[in-house]
Amino acid sequence: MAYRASRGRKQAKKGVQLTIMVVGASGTGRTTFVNTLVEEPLLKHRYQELLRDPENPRSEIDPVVAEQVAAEAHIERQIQIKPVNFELEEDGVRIALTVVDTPGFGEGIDNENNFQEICAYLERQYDDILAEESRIKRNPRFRDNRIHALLYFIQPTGHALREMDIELMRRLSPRVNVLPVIGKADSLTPSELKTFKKRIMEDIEYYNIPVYNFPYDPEEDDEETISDNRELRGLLPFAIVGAEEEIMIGGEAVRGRRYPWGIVEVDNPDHSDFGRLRSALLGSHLTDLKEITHDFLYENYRTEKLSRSVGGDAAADTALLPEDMANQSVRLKEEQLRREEEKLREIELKVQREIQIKRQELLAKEDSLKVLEARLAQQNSSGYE
Ligand SMILES: Nc1nc2c(ncn2[C@@H]2O[C@H](COP(=O)(O)OP(=O)(O)O)[C@@H](O)[C@H]2O)c(=O)[nH]1
Ligand SMILES: [Mg+2]
Repeated sequence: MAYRASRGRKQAKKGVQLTIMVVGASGTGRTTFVNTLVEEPLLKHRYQELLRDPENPRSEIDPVVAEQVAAEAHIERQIQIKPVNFELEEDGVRIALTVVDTPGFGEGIDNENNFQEICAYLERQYDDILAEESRIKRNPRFRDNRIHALLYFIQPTGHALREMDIELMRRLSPRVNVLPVIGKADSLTPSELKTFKKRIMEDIEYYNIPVYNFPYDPEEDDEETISDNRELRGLLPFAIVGAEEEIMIGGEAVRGRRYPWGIVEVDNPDHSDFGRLRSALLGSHLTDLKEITHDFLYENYRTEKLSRSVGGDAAADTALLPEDMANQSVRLKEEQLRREEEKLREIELKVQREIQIKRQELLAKEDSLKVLEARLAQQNSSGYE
């Protein structure tokens, strides 16, 4: 990154704080995205946890750990919520970035628990602020850990959103700025990607999900803001390509992924939306994301919470009218339907469980392949140079 002179030194010195959360099924490219964003191996990949020396991706696999992982491949993984801090500088502004990763998301059969855990985490950060605001004397060491943006990684299937995607975005967008992104977007052709994006936005609209859509006010905002925001909105959901290694093209190092047919460049806007998402997050829209979090999302939560504690749950027992349920045959039919639904649900769960086990096995295989690959690369480089 170019050296920047003393311009804005005061702000640069003080800096701003930003917290983002990355959520998505494992293998959708979350870790790679974060490492591409900060240009450093900040987060470890899962396979690196198998290594004797996790700091060194070329080190040998630890047989004990590997055996353990293989043996546990079928066990449902719990979601973890892990914040990591990183300092960076963007356009002369120092940013204290916190990235909250959520490994293990969506790996269970029933993901209800995951939604609840993430939601509880978001709300806990609001509760902390609420408590801090009502203190007479402020705690000088208090840290605001509210999430300003949640990047939700959609799998690049090219079909449509899964029920889980819709459910997650629907549940969390009242609490956090949700930014939908398509992970590993280079898995699709440009035309597939275009159709996929369109379909996703149709679903989001259909289900009325208030994702962060680069809001602007046609009356109040200046023309440039309006056109910038309109353009970014038009890119939703962002197509992400991440890469942690550089490739030489014509003597220049670029971040990209190499394929037999060519190279996909991370920072080339014709290849991926990564650069535009990065500059929106860390630059042009950083303040907006923080303001919406504070003025709108937190404020709504606060109002809800306070009115809940005042009103109690008096409204909870508005019972059904007896006439509604009087008809015996209706009730029987309902009972029958319910049983059929239950049966279907059981079958569905069984199939999902089988798919899940296969997926876990595949992931475990992929992990050990990664390690082999790394070892081969090491042998090659030490043998032929
Ligand atoms: N094709 C492609 N593969 C990617 C991309 N990002 C990550 N990958 C690969 O996908 C696999 C999973 O990536 P990772 O970042 O560990 O996913 P996570 O489980 O969501 O953290 C790894 O083999 C990555 O090299 C991408 O943008 N395009
Ligand atoms: Mg990961």
